[in-house]
Amino acid sequence: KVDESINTDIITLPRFIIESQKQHPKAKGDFSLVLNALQFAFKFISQTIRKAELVNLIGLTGDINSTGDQQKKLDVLGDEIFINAMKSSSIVKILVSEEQENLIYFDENEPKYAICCDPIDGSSNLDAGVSVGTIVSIFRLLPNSDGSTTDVLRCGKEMVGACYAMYGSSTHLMLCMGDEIDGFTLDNNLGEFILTYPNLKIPSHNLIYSINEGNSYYWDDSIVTFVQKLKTPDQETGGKPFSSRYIGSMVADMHRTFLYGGLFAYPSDRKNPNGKLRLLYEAFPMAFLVEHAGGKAVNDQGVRILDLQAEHIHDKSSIWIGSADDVDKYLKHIGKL
Ligand code: P6P
Repeated sequence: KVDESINTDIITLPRFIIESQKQHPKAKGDFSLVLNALQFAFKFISQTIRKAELVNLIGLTGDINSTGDQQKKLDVLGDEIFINAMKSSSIVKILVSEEQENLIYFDENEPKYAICCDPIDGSSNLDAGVSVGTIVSIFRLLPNSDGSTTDVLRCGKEMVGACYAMYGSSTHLMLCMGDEIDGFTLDNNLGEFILTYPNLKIPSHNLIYSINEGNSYYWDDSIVTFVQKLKTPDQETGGKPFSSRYIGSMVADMHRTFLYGGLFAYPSDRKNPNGKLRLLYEAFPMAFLVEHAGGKAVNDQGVRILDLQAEHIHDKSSIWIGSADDVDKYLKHIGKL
């Protein structure tokens, strides 16, 4: 007798894409080609990381591996995997990668989409077994453009999609194609992403703040005062202070924020006057996802991240992002609310 509890009607990512395409009759299936290339890249990077961790564990690394060729660093590998996946999509024309100084142009591809990505964000944490991730923003090329830097130096609100993959104990995918956001978990046996968090909404508040206080010596006084306020029990928070949670890998800190709520921030400081996180492939995609989940994302001055425009493909931005009520707390503090 088969176990009745087995769900035989699971929604895989390919099925989800087909069903969401039906809801958008004018969609010509192009977006599905991009998502198909993206999900392959995430699966391949996930497998590569787990194999590399295994290899590290049993000590086969070293500078030269068993076949004598140079042991590639994981973020270089992740970048190569991602570049090949976007090239194979046939409709991604240009790619901005955190690993590449200049944008990559796919001559043979149709000029339909531009992708900006951080192939392995937080890779410095890998050896410590901390979750890392891939973060992606998706733009449609400007009308009658055949692909140029102006196609990626766009205002954040022109994004047509964003996603991140997190390589943790499981591999998770958070995806938004312009409406709701949906969470998937990779079933390694099936080799498919399965829908696990349909139409995810970020909690409106939680007593969690996530910031690297090691930078506080270099912060503006107003930021020092605000963070001090979060740590002071007051009647607004029912007499309890915020708890601090900081992993140091944006995808991991943001994944927790999507599920539990709270406030993540990387403000500018005297060392990083424009902040540390990159606009095109860290701040923009996370802001797109958070806003579609009911949250907010602003910079130190309280300007909406999605209203910003990149001048250079590796521009940085300060960021305050997460639960709407908690970002509002910051906006009130700086007099923007
Ligand atoms: P810090 C990782 O290097 C990263 O780009 C993000 O993933 C993370 O949020 C941030 O930098 C951590 O920076 O200065 O706190 O180590």
